[in-house]
Amino acid sequence: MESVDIIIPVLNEEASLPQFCDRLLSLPIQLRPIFVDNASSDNSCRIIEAIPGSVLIQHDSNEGYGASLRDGIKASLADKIIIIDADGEYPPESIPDMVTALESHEVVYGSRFLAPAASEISWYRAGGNKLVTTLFNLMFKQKLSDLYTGCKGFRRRTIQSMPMEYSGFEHVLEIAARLARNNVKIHEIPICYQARERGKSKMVHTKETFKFLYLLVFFAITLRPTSGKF
Ligand SMILES: Nc1nc2c(ncn2[C@@H]2O[C@H](COP(=O)(O)OP(=O)(O)O)[C@@H](O)[C@H]2O)c(=O)[nH]1
Ligand SMILES: [Mg+2]
Repeated sequence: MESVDIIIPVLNEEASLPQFCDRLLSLPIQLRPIFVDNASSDNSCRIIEAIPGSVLIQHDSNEGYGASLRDGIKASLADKIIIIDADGEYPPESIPDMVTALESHEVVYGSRFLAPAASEISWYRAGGNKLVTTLFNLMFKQKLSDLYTGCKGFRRRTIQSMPMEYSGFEHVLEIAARLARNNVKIHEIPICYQARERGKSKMVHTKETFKFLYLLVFFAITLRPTSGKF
């Protein structure tokens, strides 16, 4: 059976982690959680250290969401890599479906807009996402419905050799743009999103959406296909 690593970016998630970890460890598949903490000032690391079989990568200072994912991906040895947030907004119970979808696709995104039950996503977050996703599809010839999703799966051979230069939330756009430039089709499956009940969001969505709009044009002009594994 192919191995599965789950990469979980963490920044001050002590309120969400206990329930998230219980749900993750109850899944009926074998997996290895790789938590990447960005100098949380709360008890997140102590909670993670008690999780059997997990790996904890700790940054001394806040290097950003993208830097955490980059380090998690670098540390992964598994055939399949799933990225999921620690706040429980994306249900860990969707991970087995993501893993199955990776049997026939190199990259799988969990889309909150394909789920039959309405996802709990606010209109302004949905609107910014829709705008950037539509422009992304036009510029990069993809058919995504949810570019901003925090739940993604990759076959390691597709992602591990790919350059990742952006350390903040721009990582979301950089990864998708680089995949598209290399003619990798991003496959989506539905995922039912539930806004967090505990802790606080760290992403300032309006600011990031403006940054994404600028970067979208920049990537469309400058990105070239990566030679190698694709
Ligand atoms: N390692 C790391 N994780 C982060 C950082 N910012 C956010 N996260 C984590 O990334 C996930 C998504 O962040 P969140 O603030 O919930 O973004 P939102 O879902 O878009 O509101 C959560 O698990 C956060 O704990 C960061 O700078 N470093
Ligand atoms: Mg969140």
